[in-house]
Amino acid sequence: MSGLFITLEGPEGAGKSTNREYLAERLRAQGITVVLTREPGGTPLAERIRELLLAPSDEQMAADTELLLVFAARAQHLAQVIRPALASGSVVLCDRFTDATYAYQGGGRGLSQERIAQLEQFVQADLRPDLTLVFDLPVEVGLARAAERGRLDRFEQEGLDFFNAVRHAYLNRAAAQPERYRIVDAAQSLTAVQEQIAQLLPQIVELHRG
Ligand code: Z5A
Repeated sequence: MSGLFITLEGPEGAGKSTNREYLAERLRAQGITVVLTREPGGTPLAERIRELLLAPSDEQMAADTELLLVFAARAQHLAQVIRPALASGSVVLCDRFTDATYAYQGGGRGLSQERIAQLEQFVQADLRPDLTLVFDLPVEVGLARAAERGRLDRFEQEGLDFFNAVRHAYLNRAAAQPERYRIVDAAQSLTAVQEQIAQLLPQIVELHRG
């Protein structure tokens, strides 16, 4: 039996973590085994790389360093968590994955898509998400939600231009491959967002059944 790999993406404060829990509960209620995880992170070593990536620092991190750290964490996460979970037939719900690299390191930092694609192929071989939910909302709304949590991480200290580029990179990828992506209007109330997710459930269950 092979599992199903679902990723949740979107700009800051879009509600990915909140709705990942909701989707997991709904799938478990149908008897499906769900593995919840996130990037960067998902294993002890990858979580240590996450700390390096998110901690504000006086030393500016070069964009290439950021890119390589993201993929180093991903290689560990794939080996320890994602591939074994998929092999055992679970649904893997992952908060961010390589679309975030195209959006943040590509759109935000301006690194070339080709370079990202080379690393994607090297680290993942042919593994790609089966389905990607893009939680889309105006950048200002997401940043206001994120700011309510207090201290900003290294990414959250970027300006509006950076986050608008991130948002547009996500929307461009979704438009180019509509069969893999579903856009969720994340600016709505939490109840309305969860209704959108509930409407996707039959498709997800069907995909998992194969
Ligand atoms: N990054 C990268 O650069 N390259 C990569 O390849 C990868 C990642 C994988 C960490 O990710 C950083 O890593 C990220 C990109 C970079 N940049 N940053 N920062 P992260 O996913 O851990 O960080 P995040 O995007 O900042 O997560 P977040 O701000 O926690 O967003 P979220 O998970 O989408 O939102 P949430 O925690 O579910 O909700 C945020 C708040 O809004 C919370 O108080 C909720 O109660 C509230 N909320 C949620 N939904 C609603 C609605 N509908 N209405 C009102 N309030 C709501």
